[in-house]
Amino acid sequence: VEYKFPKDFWWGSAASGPQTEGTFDGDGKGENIWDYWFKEAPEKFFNQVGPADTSQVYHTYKEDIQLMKETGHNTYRHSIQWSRLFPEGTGEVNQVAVAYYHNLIDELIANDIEPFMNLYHFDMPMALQEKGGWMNRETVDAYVHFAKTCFELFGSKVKKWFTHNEPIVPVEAGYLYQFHYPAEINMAHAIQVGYHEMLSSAKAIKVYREMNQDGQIGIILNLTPSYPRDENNPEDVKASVIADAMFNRSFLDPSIKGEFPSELVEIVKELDMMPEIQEDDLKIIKENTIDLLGINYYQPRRVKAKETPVDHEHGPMPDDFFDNYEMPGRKMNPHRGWEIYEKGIYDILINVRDNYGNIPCYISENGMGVEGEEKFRNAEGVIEDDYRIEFVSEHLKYVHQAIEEGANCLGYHMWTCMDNWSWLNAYKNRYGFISVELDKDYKRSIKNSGRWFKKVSDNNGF
Ligand code: BGP
Repeated sequence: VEYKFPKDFWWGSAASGPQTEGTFDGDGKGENIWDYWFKEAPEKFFNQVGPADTSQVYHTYKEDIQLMKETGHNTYRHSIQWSRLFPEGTGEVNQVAVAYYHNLIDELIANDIEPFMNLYHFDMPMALQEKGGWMNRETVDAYVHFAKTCFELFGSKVKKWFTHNEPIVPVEAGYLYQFHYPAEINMAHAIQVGYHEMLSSAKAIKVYREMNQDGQIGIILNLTPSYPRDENNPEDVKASVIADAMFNRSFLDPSIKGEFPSELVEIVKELDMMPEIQEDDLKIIKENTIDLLGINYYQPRRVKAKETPVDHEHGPMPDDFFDNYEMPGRKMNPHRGWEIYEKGIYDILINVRDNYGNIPCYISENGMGVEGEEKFRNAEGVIEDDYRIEFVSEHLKYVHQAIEEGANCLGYHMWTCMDNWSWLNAYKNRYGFISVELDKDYKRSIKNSGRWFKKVSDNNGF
């Protein structure tokens, strides 16, 4: 073994309830924004495949957990679907859902796979969205009630909790760039939504601690390290500092330091778009920071000073402050259109080590979406996804190096366990260690990468 990882390193993968469970209106589940949006506008979804058509883990979790074992998982992240537990977002608890999540958690634990549970993965219950979703302060209260209920029900078994997955995504996708419902373009709304998400996270952490739960609670952030076109050009550097404040530090700073970055606050004030902040809010955010940081890393952000004219059509946008820089020669994943820059994962971990008190963290998502993987299936029926092995191992080398240099990184979760349904892209890009054949009754088979990952996990390195 050349790259040996620390003892008890977490090897596994991440997934979410809405992307894997299926049964969108069965067993008492209520509608969420994805169920609704698909009904309203199916043409937006790749091949018109909607959120009912996931990998159906709801029905097959026992077999799927055996596949997790065969692919070396000692940990696995899932999310509790808010609209499954509370079909109306608040009110009556759906007892069928309670039983389901207990069964899932028990089965994971019985197989020595520690469950990590996330509470919000882009899946606003429609009943709450109709009243404004994250725009409405009442949603914060409903979320805290949902969180508290989850801690009460499952807290004796689940010891790793996360309040949100990628809270910046509902902000940018739902209120700026239109790839999540309600698909608005409205900077003031985006700011209010982000603020309420952050507040909801701190309030859930407060409740968790008040309940004297003995686990850890954190947040999962997608971090996109921002690199200026030219480090010696102050205008480029300034642009990258702003992009970093908007897309990374907007949640990273309050989650760990209890405060929003001053660069961001200044911009928001200049725009005259301060969110509605109530008495005590900032104190709650200050006092209830996280125990554990989940880091999702896919791609860096390359930035240059604004050169193109500001487009005023939709009011202010983040892009008024910088231009994206298409660096010549950068390595791209042609399927997803995202840059692959392995060293970015090292830069993030070192940043957390140096600027965020070296808080315990782990890689909570990292992975490669590929179209048309069926063509790599060999005569034995195994998909030979050696590009994925390379992707994961190249990132792991940098994780290893950061740990050698003192980063407090406790594990690595690939996105994802088995090919799953993904928001507007549905099944376009496949990410799993395990393939799912939609036209063969969701048949599973372990890919080369899954077999490889088992060896890595068994050896605690490679
Ligand atoms: C992250 C999300 C996941 C997953 C992944 C891959 O942002 O947390 O839910 O979807 O990205 O992205 P995509 O499926 O859009 O290619």
